[in-house]
This record gives sequence, structure tokens and C-alpha cells, in this order.
Amino acid sequence: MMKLVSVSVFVALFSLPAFAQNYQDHDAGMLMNHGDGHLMDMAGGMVMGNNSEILPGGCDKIAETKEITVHAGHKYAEKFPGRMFAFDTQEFQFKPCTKLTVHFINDDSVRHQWMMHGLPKYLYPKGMFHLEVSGPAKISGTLILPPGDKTYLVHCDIAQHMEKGMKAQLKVGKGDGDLPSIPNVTANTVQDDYKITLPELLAKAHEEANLPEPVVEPVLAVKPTVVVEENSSFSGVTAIGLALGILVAPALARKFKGMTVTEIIAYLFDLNKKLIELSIETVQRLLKMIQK
Ligand SMILES: [Cu+2]
Repeated sequence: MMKLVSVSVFVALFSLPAFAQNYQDHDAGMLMNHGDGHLMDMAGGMVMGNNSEILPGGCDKIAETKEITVHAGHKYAEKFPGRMFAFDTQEFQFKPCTKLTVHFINDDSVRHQWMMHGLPKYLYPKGMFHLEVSGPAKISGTLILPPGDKTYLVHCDIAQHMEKGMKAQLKVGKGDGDLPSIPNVTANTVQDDYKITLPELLAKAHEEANLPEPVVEPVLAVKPTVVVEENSSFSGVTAIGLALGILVAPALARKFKGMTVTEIIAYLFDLNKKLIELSIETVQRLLKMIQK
């Protein structure tokens, strides 16, 4: 029995770090100030558009002081089918002129951002307020929200992270509408469908695009004996090549040196055939363009 107890204690002791997630804290005091509210540290933590003092135009005073903690990570997307990354909150709402401090916790071992767009550019470089860190880590920043009712996009701008679900909206006042494809808040712009088959999907796309019936290629009465490769770059590139070839015909004469008369005739015949095929193809293409 004692043995079992000591084993359990041993196991419990060693599994503790697994329960207590260790976040690297990117303390604001450790961040280097690059001016313009751009703070950075050597460990890759970054804050852009940090502003805890200057009131945006139209704000007489700070209406409220708020603090939020937002988590980012793969696990928050588990409840959203087809999504890979998410914030733990998809929608935020604050009074105009709120002084907002965001504590951003990245639970993943990749880089994530909490990036807000559309802010006044005279106060926020590129109109952005932006927290970014490679996880697991925590980073904090402060901004003062502008006046007026407006909905701001918040997302992670790392390639494909927003498309995979890391997207939210922040409404100041009543906001001015909803953004699409926010997990659990608004419908996806392109709805995933896991049951449809590929031919059905193609037919549907065809129907939605309202395309005419596919045009059947006209069949030539006399088929060319040599099939020219169906290559879109053929006509243009080859035409230029042939034109150049004709222009430098005297130089070609050297090519024929040592060839028998029969070989030269065969070569010219082949070239002529190619030219005819090319013109047939060009006419076909032109006809197709006219039909469209
Ligand atoms: Cu991300």
C-alpha cells in the first residue's frame, strides 16, 4: 500500500508542470520602446500602436477604463467545425473613448497576433493596434478607442490563421454592422459542405456562376495529320519564333549545308505544315472568342 501511495505522489509531483502551463511573460517594463507606440523585446514579443495617453479626436475624456484577457490557440477552435485556430472570445463591445488594456495569451507553440484594424491613422500607425507573440506567452498593450459607432476587425494576420478561424469583431458603441465568417457569430462567406461530392460541387458552382452550357469544340472536316500540342503558349511564342526564323532565313541556309535536297524539302514541308496548322488554330481561337 505504502508503495502505491509513494508511486502516486511521485507521479503527481512530476506531472505538475503539465497542469500549470508555463507562459513566458512579456512584461511591458522589459519591452523596448521604438517610438510611435511600437514596443519590442528580444524574445519576439511585439506591441504596435500602444497608446495609453493621447485622446483620439472627438473624445473629451476617457469614458471608461477596461482590461480584458484574450486567449489564442488551436484548442479554442475545437468547437468550430473546420476551423484550426481561434481566440477564446469572438466578439467585444466597448463604449466610445474607452481606455482598453488587452492581455493577450498565446497558448500555442506558434506565433499569433491580436491585430485590430481601422483605427485613426493620425494616432495609430497604419490604423492598427497590434499584439504579437510566439507562444506559450503573454503580452499586454493599451489603446484608447475612438468615438462613434463602428465595428473593428480583430484577427491574427499570420498566413491563413484568420481564414482558419482566428477572427473576431470589436464594436465601439453600437458598432456599424457585423463582419462575415466570425466563428459562431456570423455565417461563413464560403460555407463548408462535407457531404457534397465533387461533380455535384462543380455543377453547383456552374449554376451559381450562371454560366452558359459548355461550348463543344467544332470538329474540322479535314483533320490535320500531325497533332499540335494543345498549349496556350504555343501560338504566341511559336508565331514569334517562326517570324524570326523567316527573317533570319539567310542564316538558316547554313543549317541546310550538308543536308541532301530531299532532307531540305522534307524540312521545309514540315515547317509549312506547322504554319498551316498554326493558322487553322488561330482562326479557331478567333471564332471561339467571337462566339463568347
Ligand atoms: Cu495566429
